[in-house]
Amino acid sequence: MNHLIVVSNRLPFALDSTGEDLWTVTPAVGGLVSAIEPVLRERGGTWIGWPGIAGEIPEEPFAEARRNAGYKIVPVALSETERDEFYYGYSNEVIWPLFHDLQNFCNFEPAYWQAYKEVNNRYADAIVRCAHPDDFIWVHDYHLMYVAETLRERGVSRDLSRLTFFLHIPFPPYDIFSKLPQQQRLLHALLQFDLLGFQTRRDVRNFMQCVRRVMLDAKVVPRRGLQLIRFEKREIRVGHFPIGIDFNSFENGARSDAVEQRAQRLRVTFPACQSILGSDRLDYSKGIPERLRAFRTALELHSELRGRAVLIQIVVPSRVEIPRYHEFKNRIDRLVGDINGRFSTSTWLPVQYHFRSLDRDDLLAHYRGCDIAFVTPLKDGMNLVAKEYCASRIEEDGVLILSQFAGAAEQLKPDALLVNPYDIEQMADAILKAFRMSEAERKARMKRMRRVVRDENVFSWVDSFLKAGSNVGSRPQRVSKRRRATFAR
Ligand code: GDG
Repeated sequence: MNHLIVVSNRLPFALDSTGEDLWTVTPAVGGLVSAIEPVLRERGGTWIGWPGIAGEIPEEPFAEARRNAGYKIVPVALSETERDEFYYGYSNEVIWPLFHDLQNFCNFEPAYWQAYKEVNNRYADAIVRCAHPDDFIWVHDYHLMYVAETLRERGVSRDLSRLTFFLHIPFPPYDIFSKLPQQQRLLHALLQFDLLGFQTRRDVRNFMQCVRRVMLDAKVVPRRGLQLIRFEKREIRVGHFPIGIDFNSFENGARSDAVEQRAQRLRVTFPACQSILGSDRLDYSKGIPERLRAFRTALELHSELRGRAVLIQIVVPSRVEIPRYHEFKNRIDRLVGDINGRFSTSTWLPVQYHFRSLDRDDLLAHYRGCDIAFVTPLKDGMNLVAKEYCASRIEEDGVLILSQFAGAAEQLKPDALLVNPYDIEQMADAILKAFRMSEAERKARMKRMRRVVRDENVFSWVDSFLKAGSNVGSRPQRVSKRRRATFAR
């Protein structure tokens, strides 16, 4: 297999300054890292990305983190302005809200686009510095959609045989995508990759519809399996590759004594109650206020839940530098205060709210110890929390209430209780249904969901993407000595 080069906005660890010349190295959490790290550790390869601090990268601590990685790490440095305009700006104030169908949250500041292109150019530089013609280049996510364009502008991509891209977030329908001032330039840039992977069939459909409507020179060839687009004398393949999780590591982790003890502590904290778990990054796409309102409505309408159900809501701090995220947190705080103020008794607090990240064992203990998972994003590329909950239910019980707009719904829909996260009353009814669900039904549903999560795991995701990618793109042309010198300097 060819050398794998993974390119993502962030490296699998972040450096953080804790004072003058004092640094901490924190492993990144989340889907991308847990998916790709084991693959790179096992077969070797290179990871290109930003270590999470603006300005110069401190040599000593970085070198140490790099040594511990077990594969090659290539850093990309960003200045403060670049971080603000590329990362917080175009990536997180334009693409993120728009691609989650939240166009009113977008800030279409023109300077952001310029910064986006420049920083993508920087990542392309890093690729050119370390890639060889036969390498498999796998670019990840919405921050880096312009990378292949800059590689082609420089002419180096002719020598790269496999230039592939995976989008972790949803791709919006045409009516929403067309609000983007750079719609044509962005689609043009995406069509410079040889393989484009999306999470779901719906994302592929949306993307193909946008290509048809916007890129009039592109020829879309309908096909079963991977879709084909002919554009500027090249062939581009497009497919859906639903990301999975490392099922065994969650299952085994959930079985450990430490997790069992913590889960047991959690259960005895709420005697005679069913516990409902929400766990998300602080993000307006995750539907946290809507979920709290649904719980409030459920308590208002169904007295049997009072004193007998608790909502444990974990919110992991994220992007707090963006003002909208700060306001959003205040909204959550107020809702929690309102519910607890109205309904709590001397022995029962309806919402247990934690604004912090849990360590892994604690997270697993919550998955194991909570009777119901309440996962209701307004829109989500996949949503790994839903899958992690199923993998951790080693007794094969528990109920999953899942938003119909999470990518995971495509795989789990027969057995999860699907809800529209904008429909507060429907969500309140789903809480009651989950609360009343018989043991036998819980088990039958969870068993089937666990089978899907086990079979369509992260390793099969990586394999299927690499397999699809190994058949795309042109075979590398014979590379002249002079051109070879532009690579791998
Ligand atoms: C993007 C897309 C797509 C959660 N609480 C804690 C904690 N977590 C971990 C979970 C999970 C990850 O964070 C969250 O993953 P999601 O998939 O739910 O969401 P995003 O971060 O928005 O990820 C998403 C994903 O990319 C992969 O393609 O599914 O749609 O938006 O892994 O375990 N981790 C720790 N403490 C917590 O309290 N340590």
